[in-house]
Amino acid sequence: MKKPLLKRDGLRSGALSLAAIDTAVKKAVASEQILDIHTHVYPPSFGALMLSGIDELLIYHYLVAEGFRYWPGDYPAFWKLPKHVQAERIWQTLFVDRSPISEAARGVVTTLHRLGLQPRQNNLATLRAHFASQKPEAWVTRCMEIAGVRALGMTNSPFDPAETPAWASGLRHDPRFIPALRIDSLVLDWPTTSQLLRGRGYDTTATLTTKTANEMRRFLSDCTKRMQPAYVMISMPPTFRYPNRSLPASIIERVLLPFCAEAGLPLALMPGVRRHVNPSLLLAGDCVGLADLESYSQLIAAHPLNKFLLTALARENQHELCVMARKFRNLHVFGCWWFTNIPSLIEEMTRMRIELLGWSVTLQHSDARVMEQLIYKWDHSRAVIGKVLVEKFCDLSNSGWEVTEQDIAEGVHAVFGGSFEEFMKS
Ligand code: RAT
Ligand code: ZN
Repeated sequence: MKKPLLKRDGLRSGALSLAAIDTAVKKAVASEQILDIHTHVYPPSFGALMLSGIDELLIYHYLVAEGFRYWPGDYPAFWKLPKHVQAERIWQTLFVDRSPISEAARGVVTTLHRLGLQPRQNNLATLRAHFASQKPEAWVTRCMEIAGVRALGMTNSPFDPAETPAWASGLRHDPRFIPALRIDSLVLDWPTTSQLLRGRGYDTTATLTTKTANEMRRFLSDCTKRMQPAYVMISMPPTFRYPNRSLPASIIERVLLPFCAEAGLPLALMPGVRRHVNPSLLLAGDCVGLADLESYSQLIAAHPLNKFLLTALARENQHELCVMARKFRNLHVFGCWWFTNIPSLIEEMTRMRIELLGWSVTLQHSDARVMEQLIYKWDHSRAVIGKVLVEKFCDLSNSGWEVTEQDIAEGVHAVFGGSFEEFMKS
């Protein structure tokens, strides 16, 4: 319930001046404890999957791709190097030979700086020693505290053997780390995945018979019992079409959506990734493509009982995606994904989303892979989003709305996780 506004100093009590709006929005954005709905970070109980430290920060695939823009050498030679030597190459190329101006390179600078380290003065040995002296559990808390992240979604693949011990051990998982069931290969490479499931005791075939569909659902249900995921997620190629007789479209329609509806799980779709455009770059070799959002629109319209989370990789898809979300309340738009997670596009997308969707959107997710990356991803995003929200609240004030601190706090909370939580509950 909002408090009544009373007259004071030419403004109603609680109604902020433009200067006060600027201060209040920046403060609210800086202090909001964020629910980061999609990352690739894990707690220490996931063993080697928890990535941390300066070497991991440097060999982030975003930076590997950038390093290769300057190196004359061949790809396999780089991949044969031990991790710490790869990190040294990147450090030398992107941080010593030139200034780290790109978004991902500046991210390392922000991260080190916020951790009290000097990116320019400290050499790699000093930085390594600092990270090595940290205790993992306390370090996770420290990184999350600096980043202002209250909880985060993991990426949990039932096909990744590295995850098996963590789930099998029955450890009580850290509640700040929310499981998310990631099943790209089940939808996009069923012939191979079918064989894998057969090896695990599911009676599946490469074609989508009724029996196979039932077995796929049994598999999904087993994964769900084990992981208790918040949602099911797939990244999608730009070639996806619906309605269509392709195997991916049939699996989504006949297996996944009925399963998700029954289990009460949203389906998160991330259209627009062209995988392995340069396979020699490994994880860094994926590219962007324009998705056919009309197909997603049809898919969502045909399944009103399902909930969909969507983020598109191509800049050119962003406007249509916002308009689509105005049509379907079972669609929640989230994040500036991967190549769109750069200040210029965050700003453009944030403005567009607020103008078209109000507060019913999750403006950002970090997609962090290395624990400390939470710090820069959120620092950089908060700065840009804060700037846009100041502008929007000032516009609102100029239009005659008496903006209060409560308005600001509620809006900021919504776009950094609150609106996602409402959508999940609805
Ligand atoms: O952003 C990334 O690090 C990409 O490599 C992908 O992991 C992407 O976010 C995905 O989830 O597929
Ligand atoms: Zn991701």
